[in-house]
Amino acid sequence: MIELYDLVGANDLRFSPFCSRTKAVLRYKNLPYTTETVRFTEKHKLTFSGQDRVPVIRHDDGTVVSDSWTIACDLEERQTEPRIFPGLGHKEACHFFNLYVDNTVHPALAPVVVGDIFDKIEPGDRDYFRQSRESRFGARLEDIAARRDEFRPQLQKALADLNATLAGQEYLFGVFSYADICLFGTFTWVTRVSDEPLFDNAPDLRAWWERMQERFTV
Ligand SMILES: N[C@@H](CCC(=O)N[C@@H](CS)C(=O)NCC(=O)O)C(=O)O
Repeated sequence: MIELYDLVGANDLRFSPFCSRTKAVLRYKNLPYTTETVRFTEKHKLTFSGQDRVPVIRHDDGTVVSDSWTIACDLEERQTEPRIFPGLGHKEACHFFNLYVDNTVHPALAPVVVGDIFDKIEPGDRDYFRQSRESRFGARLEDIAARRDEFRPQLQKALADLNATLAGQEYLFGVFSYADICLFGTFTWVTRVSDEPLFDNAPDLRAWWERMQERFTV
């Protein structure tokens, strides 16, 4: 059975976008797995993986793989069907989309929701979270949260493009692929930690999100 190292917040909240992607791939491929929880201050649990981020998976044969994209490629190689890269060029397109979500959509989302995450993590992890995020953003969490309205237009632009992509089609690349899983992980994160309305001006994106939720619980 695959063992997945999964980030956990207060009250067993599983909110990591990257871990949700891995869980969605495992579910889609019907691969049984167990989870080992990791709090922000429990990085020692990941030492065996040679790095300090989740997700990490350990296969029955002892092989260890980290990074959600690398894990997706590894699982697709080990168990081809059903495919997350369904046709010629999909792996490459999904790789680009993964980079787009992580480097463009996440930076548009993060300043809008980062203040909300603080309350959702274990009190014992909050100092670490504050320190690491404040140094990443170069500002106090409360100051970022207070400027939420300033950050929203950038987020709305990204959501509008995703909405336009989904108008008249069920999935991001027409057929279901890892691109959908990738964005699904991101929205799982945001909707679990925040009440920020994502879909008020994005009906096609909302319909896609509802379809994805029918497909997966992670
Ligand atoms: N590129 C990596 C990113 C992994 C990542 O940043 N994971 C976060 C959890 S959402 C983490 O481990 N954070 C620990 C920390 O911030 O200290 C992936 O796709 O898996």
